[in-house]
Amino acid sequence: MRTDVDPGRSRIGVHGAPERLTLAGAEVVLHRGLFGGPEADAHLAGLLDEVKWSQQQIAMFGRVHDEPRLTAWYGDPDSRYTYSGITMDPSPWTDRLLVIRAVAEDAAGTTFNSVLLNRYRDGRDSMGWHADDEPELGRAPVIGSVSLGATRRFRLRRKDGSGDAVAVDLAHGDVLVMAGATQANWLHGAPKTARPVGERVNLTFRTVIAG
Ligand SMILES: O=C(O)CCC(=O)C(=O)O
Repeated sequence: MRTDVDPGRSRIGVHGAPERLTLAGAEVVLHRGLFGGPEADAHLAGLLDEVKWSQQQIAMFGRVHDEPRLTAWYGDPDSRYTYSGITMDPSPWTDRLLVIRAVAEDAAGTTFNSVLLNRYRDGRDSMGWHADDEPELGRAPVIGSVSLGATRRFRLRRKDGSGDAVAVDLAHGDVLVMAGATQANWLHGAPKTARPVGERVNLTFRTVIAG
C-alpha cells in the first residue's frame, strides 16, 4: 500500500497550502488543519452531544446487520438520500452544522445542501469500500469531508483494480475534497483499526439533486 500523503506532516490547527493527491482519474485535495485546535475541539464535543445519532441496519448477503458506526443525515427539506438500501430523511440544519458547512464550502468552492455524519466510536467502527455515486448526487459529485477527533486512515483504490491502494491519515480539523471523476473511478473507505483510538466524527457534505 502506498501512502501518498505523509501522516507525519499533519499540521493540526495550522492551515498550510492544500495538497492535491496524485490519483489517476480523480480530483482529491486535502486541506490540513482547516479547523484550528480549539474550534475543532468545540465542534467535536458539540456534535457528539447535539446530533441525533442512530445505528442503521443494512442487508448484506441476505442477512441484516447493524452498520459498524452511528450516522445522521441533515440538510435542506428536499434532500432525502438513499444508500445501501437505507433512505434517510434530513433533520433540519443546526447552527453548528451551518458554521462547519461554510468552511467546507469555502474549501470545495461550491455549495452543499446536505451532510452525512458518521461517528466512529472506536477502532472497531468503520466504513466499507464504496463510492458516493448514487444517482441523486449527480454525475460528478463534489464531496466536502470534514474530520474531527481521532486520526483515522482513509483509503482509496481504483474501481477497475489497476494501481495500488492509497492511504491518507485524516486528522482533527482536516478537510478532504473529492470532485470530478473521483466517484466514477475510485472507491474509498475507512477501515477498522486494532490501534486504540478515540472517537471520530466525519461529516461528508454533499449536494443532493431533488428528484
Ligand atoms: O469517515 C470517512 O472519512 C469516510 C466517510 C465516507 O466515506 C462517506 O461518508 O461516504
